[in-house]
Amino acid sequence: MNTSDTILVIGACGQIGSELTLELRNRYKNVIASDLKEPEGELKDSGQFERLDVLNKNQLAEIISKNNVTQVYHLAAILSATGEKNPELAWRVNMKGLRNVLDVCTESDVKKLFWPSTIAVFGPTTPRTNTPQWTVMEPNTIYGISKQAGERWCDYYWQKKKLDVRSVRYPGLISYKTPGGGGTTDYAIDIYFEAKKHGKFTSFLAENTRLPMMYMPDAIRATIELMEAPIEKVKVRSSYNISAVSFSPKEIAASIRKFIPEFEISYAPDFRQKIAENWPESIDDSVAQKDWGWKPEYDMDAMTKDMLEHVPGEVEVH
Ligand code: NAD
Ligand code: AKB
Repeated sequence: MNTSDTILVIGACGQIGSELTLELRNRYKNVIASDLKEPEGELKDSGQFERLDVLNKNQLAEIISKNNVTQVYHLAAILSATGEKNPELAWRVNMKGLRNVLDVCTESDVKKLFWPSTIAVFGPTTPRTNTPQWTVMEPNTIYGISKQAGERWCDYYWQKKKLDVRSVRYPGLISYKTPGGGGTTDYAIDIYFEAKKHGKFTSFLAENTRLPMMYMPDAIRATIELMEAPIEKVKVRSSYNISAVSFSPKEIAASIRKFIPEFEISYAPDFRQKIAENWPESIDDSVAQKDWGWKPEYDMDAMTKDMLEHVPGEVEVH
């Protein structure tokens, strides 16, 4: 790790960026946050911010060149549920945004790029349990299609232009610091807030719909561990499967009841149910484990305990 690297985080005000940027600032001297929207709180107070629309290639190139940026974390995207409501926007931000970043990185002094993919790259023809690193991929959301194409672009830039691109396929991420950004897995964030505030929750996914999930501290650690791994250990240049826990709304409710015994859940599946049904239930991350030593730390109850300690609300937690 070279702490004198200058890092640019694009999409720094989102669910992941708001935590990843702070962790990077603990480790590196120069970490620039950038986003369409203004930062708040600690993110705002802890370092440089540049307002950036990643669709504006000239603006991106100028920020990278004037600050001598050497590493980029490109997080800006439109997530699955929002993407289904506005496919045009999702395709433009997810695809053109990534192409701009890849091009500007190769035309400048950027040495390393992190870009996240997702379990949404898999689709209805993919094996749903223990989904392998390499398997059938026929995503049927615009988000999944854009991310699968993005994986191919990343691999292409590594092969043809030797850009050191690194990527993981995040599962649904659970956190309490910044709200979810419009994903199908966001119910698993909202459930904790509602449990603590009202002691009950209505899930937009059906009770037995199981999806792969991960607690944010594990996701941040995975990201930084992959980015700091020696280059020869990073053998997959599309994106690595990573995994932590898998659960359904019914199972997460049971975990919450260990701490709030009176917690009640009901179900009102909406358009996101169809999206979830076409994603894996669980992920095989043995390639990430073997290549760069990936290992999750949080199981479901450890995550539940920590979430309930941190989310606001009057309901008593035992
Ligand atoms: P988010 O929606 O919370 O944050 C995205 C940020 O990007 C927002 O702050 C938004 O303002 C910004 N943004 C949007 N359009 C922009 C543009 N044109 N220019 C600059 N900034 C723009 O998303 P997130 O959950 O933090 O996800 C970050 C990345 O991780 C995305 O690529 C997403 O696909 C991926 N991912 C997230 C999850 C998850 O569960 N959170 C799971 C899998 C993959
Ligand atoms: C979403 O639900 O869209 C994201 C993801 C799994 O990529 N959380």
